[in-house]
Amino acid sequence: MTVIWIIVSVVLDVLFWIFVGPHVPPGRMTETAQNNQLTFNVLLMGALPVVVGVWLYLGYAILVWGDKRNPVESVGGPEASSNRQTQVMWITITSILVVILAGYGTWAVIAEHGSGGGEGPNPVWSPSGGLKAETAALAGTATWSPGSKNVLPVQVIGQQWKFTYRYPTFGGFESSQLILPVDTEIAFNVTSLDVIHSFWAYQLSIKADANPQVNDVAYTETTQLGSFVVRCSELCGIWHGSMYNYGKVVSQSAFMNWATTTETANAANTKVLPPFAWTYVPDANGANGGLYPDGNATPYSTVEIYGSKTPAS
Ligand SMILES: [Cu+2]
Repeated sequence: MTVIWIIVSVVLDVLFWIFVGPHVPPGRMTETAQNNQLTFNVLLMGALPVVVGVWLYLGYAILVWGDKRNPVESVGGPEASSNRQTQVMWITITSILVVILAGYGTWAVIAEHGSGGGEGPNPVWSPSGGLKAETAALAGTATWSPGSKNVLPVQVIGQQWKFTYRYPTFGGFESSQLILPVDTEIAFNVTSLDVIHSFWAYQLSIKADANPQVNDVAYTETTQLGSFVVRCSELCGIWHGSMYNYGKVVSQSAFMNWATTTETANAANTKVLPPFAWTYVPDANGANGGLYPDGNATPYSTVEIYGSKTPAS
């Protein structure tokens, strides 16, 4: 039975790796997505032998110990009493499995570009130049051009019930479209104007809370062209279900073309927008209804709170 189990497990795992693995969600559109797909595949390939073992044992039990083969009732007696060796083996093997899975799962969540795509206001890791790029974005000195290898900051602003995207490297224009260049490190800076939302770009494998007065940072590197869907993933009011739109990863030159064209086309609108900031409050014009704790004269937060990781200027 052990030999059959090993052979069937190895064959199934290899078949899974070749034919199913590459199609496991969330796909391979970003480095984060690829890492998450790998994590899922590793966990599934670890689970397959367990499933095979259970089915094999069950099949063996039905065939060999079934009533038809052995009509004499064998329940009770010495066969049914405890077996210390089996118990010790069972507890040891399952304990080791659980500890390994918990360790691997934790590592996969916090590792670079891991499942923890929404790193929060104090990211556990940042790509080289990540935090600096955001400081530069705020100062209006961040640049990005095809082949520059610079981190591209993109601000995601949630509100009831839509997402708006702001590109600080291109004059801070706003767009309802999320267009990203391929092979580029993106810094999503996610915030909200009103209630709590959540930015979930499924195929990018990015999910970050969009909370008012919080700048939630999530990094990823785009690796494949294509379109993706963005959904709000936090119950945020009556039209929460219709708070979604679609984005695209395009070539670097196509992105440059789109960004510069939109920057020019939107220039008149951008001029009347509040200056680029990490967070925005509705009482910016003095109508503080006491809803927000800032209560001071500063209309927009120009100071980003990174906890212990204050970005270098
Ligand atoms: Cu929402």
